[in-house]
Amino acid sequence: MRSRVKVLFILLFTSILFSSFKKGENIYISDLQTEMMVHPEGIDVLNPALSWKLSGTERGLKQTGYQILVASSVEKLSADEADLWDSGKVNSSKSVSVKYKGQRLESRENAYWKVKVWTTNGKSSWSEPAYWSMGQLHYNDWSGRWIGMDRAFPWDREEKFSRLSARYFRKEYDLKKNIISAKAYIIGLGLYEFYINGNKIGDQVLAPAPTDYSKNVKYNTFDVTDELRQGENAVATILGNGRYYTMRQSYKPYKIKTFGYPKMLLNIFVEYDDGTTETLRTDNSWKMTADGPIRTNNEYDGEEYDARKEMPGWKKYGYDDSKWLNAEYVQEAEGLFEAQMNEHMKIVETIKPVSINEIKPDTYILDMGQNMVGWIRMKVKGNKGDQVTLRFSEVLEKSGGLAMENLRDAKVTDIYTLKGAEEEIWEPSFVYHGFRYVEITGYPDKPEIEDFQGRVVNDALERTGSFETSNPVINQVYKNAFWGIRGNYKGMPVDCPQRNERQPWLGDRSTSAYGESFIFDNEKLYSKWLNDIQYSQKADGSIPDVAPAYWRYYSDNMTWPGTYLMIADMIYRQFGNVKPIEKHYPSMKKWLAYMEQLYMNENYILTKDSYGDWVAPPQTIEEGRGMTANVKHPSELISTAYHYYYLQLMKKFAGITGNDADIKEYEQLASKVKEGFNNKFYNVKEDSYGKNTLTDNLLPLYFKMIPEGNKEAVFKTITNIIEKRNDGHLSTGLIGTQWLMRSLTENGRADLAYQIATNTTYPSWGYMVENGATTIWELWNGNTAAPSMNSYNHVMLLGDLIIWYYENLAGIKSAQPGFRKIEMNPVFIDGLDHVGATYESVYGTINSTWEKNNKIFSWNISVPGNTTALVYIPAASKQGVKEGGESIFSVKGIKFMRMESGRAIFEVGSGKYSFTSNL
Ligand code: RAM
Repeated sequence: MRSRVKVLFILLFTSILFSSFKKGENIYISDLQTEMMVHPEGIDVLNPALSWKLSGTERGLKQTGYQILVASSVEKLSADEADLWDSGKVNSSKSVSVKYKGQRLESRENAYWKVKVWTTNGKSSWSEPAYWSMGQLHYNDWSGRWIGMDRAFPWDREEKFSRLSARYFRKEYDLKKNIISAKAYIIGLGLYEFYINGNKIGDQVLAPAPTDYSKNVKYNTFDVTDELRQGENAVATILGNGRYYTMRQSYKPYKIKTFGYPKMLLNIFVEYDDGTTETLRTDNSWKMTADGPIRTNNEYDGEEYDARKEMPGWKKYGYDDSKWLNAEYVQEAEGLFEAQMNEHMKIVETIKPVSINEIKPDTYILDMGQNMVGWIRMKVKGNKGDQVTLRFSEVLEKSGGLAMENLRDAKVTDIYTLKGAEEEIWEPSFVYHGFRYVEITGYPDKPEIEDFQGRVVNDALERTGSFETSNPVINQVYKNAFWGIRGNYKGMPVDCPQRNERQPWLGDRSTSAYGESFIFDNEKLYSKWLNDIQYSQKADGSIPDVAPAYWRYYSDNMTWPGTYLMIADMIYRQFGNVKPIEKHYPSMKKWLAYMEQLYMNENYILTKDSYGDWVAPPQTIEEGRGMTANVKHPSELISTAYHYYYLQLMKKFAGITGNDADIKEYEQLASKVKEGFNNKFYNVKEDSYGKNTLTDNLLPLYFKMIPEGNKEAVFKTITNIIEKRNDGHLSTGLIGTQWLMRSLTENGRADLAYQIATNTTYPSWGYMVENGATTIWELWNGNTAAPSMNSYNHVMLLGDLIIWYYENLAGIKSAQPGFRKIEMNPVFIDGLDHVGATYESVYGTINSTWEKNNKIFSWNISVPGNTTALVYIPAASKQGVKEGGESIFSVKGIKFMRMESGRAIFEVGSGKYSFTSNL
């Protein structure tokens, strides 16, 4: 029973045996989280946020108080000996993000905690225990040296298409005493794999999360108590390039940032049973070689593995490494050392190909049936020196071969050289590909479908939502969005996973991230990204279009950099987490002031834009044939409208952060901007804005900039554009699509939004599906545009579609940060008879499943503990609504609020309800 995990397990087990331990008065506490993580190791937040979920058998559950105990050992915690913190009974309804306010925790300390609550329905017993540990908080906590080799090897290539072999490191230790605990802290750049005594530590892949390594680097912490043993041990690592030694070297150095050769710093902190400690650390007594099986690894170009170069036993004790080199002391990574507080990438799913097809002698095409991101795991038997080549693409040529032009110069080629064993199984370590099809050449004999598996690799975020409707187009688009979103989560949100780009472009995520949060728990990923953005800010305030700024685009515009504000707002609204707003407020303010100073003219027009309504669709599919997407139409209307919108956000943030003096300033400037905007862009006679594009009109509508009394007329212009000019279609690009579905719905035309959502003709999401898409395309006309800029897996054109699915079709909308209050107001549209969705909020599971059948409306919902919901039920009067088959007025806990536009509105507390009414 050495390790902490086992201790926790025992505690859990006893608590199940004596279930009164955690259950009282039918109030249950579950999902204890520290900084929104379950039992995190090695965090570097001094006052972590503690959260839990409440549930109970009775409706209307609300917390009225809590008590938290935090102890330095699990034994102390179970004896209620809170040597770190006893909060005492706190009268508070707060159950999400309660700040730890106990003893100051030092590096590597462990903390065990539990909570009990008082509620409107009684009191709970103590929860099950939860755990966190502190990381290495100070630079001086790190001992040992950075090791590596700051040069290439003779077989490496450092030109544009760089090839660098992986570097292998090892060191043996004889530990003399009995170990009670061991924690490993590793910074392995760009990417590492870590082994003790031959066992891989952790199930992460492609770790650590990428950053601008000159600003900050991420360390990972592992409990390795069960891996190390008294006596002989071997510690081994492999380093890949990742973004550290970046994919294109000696090429456009003004644009592409690279950092150096792979390197690492590792500390394993060991505690013995006699009370002494020891730190195993990297130094130049470690051995290394780059002459191992991974001959090259390049995120764009692929991995080459020569199994003949394998070094059997090298990860274990006793291997003869006398021919290896001594690791050298190298320049330390420049950036600050920070704990990685977002999820690791993992193999999240393994899928089977749907077909394999020989298109010419020795050339097979494997179809995964899905545009996926990850790699192939392959089984093969053949002679030593046989070479199997795998190449990847998203689509096929008419001839049946791979269409690779849209990958530009990314070679996406994995090569495996056989050693000639009975059976060889291989998958790469330091690359990933975006693909549906795989070309296999050089395979000895005939490859069978069973020889290949698709490994789906992305940030292992918890799923938050599920969603289905009676409409098959919507269901398929949702599925495509799901695959596209997760595939582009790579420790940062990238634009695409396949071509020679894969950059974290800001603009693509401004609203998409909000929609994504309904499907994935993306709070920690995006919190990390906000830090990346902050680090990328120039001293003068400028924020780039890509962050981390691996590609240097400080083009100055409102729409891409402003994503910084919109993501912080999203995290607050969806997860109730105010920290990003607090942390980033000064940098946001600085950026806005910088933009205003440089680019706002005397008429309050923000004159600088870079991309316009990026990738707006060509009028017809024919018009777009062969066209390149890389055309920019900068628009002062867009930059000025966004300026106004950001001033609203900043005003809100100023209020939240107590920067009261700023509120007025933002307000005053906003009203001038609005006036300037209308003076310049509003065409009163035509009831339209700017060039009268759909986007030009949508922005002032959604941002509430239209002069009093004119809103309806402008809205009419909008619906006319869609219905008459566009024949029921959208005509928006990255910018306009973000506001389209909600604008239509909020102004009473959900039917038109529905038409757009279910269209299968160009341009539409359904058109993509109709043309074989299994993800979301970069371009509305992806099937006819030029290949140079044409990815089949980009998420930016989702706009506000996913938000609309959940908030408007399912009726699950956050009305108070973190869904503390939920607005459940589904729209009803002819032709849509059923919607079912769940959303796992920070308070618990929200469900909304409704159906229209023979003029009867039935709706099952569930509302989590400690929250309330406002439910909008279609009915001629409040008397027409039933719950559980009974008149609603005999049901406890349901409060009638008012009638509004054919809906009876009730407020309900936590619990499950089934409503019916006559339509
Ligand atoms: C492309 C990217 C991205 C977009 C920029 C402007 O290079 O794919 O999606 O944000 O252009």
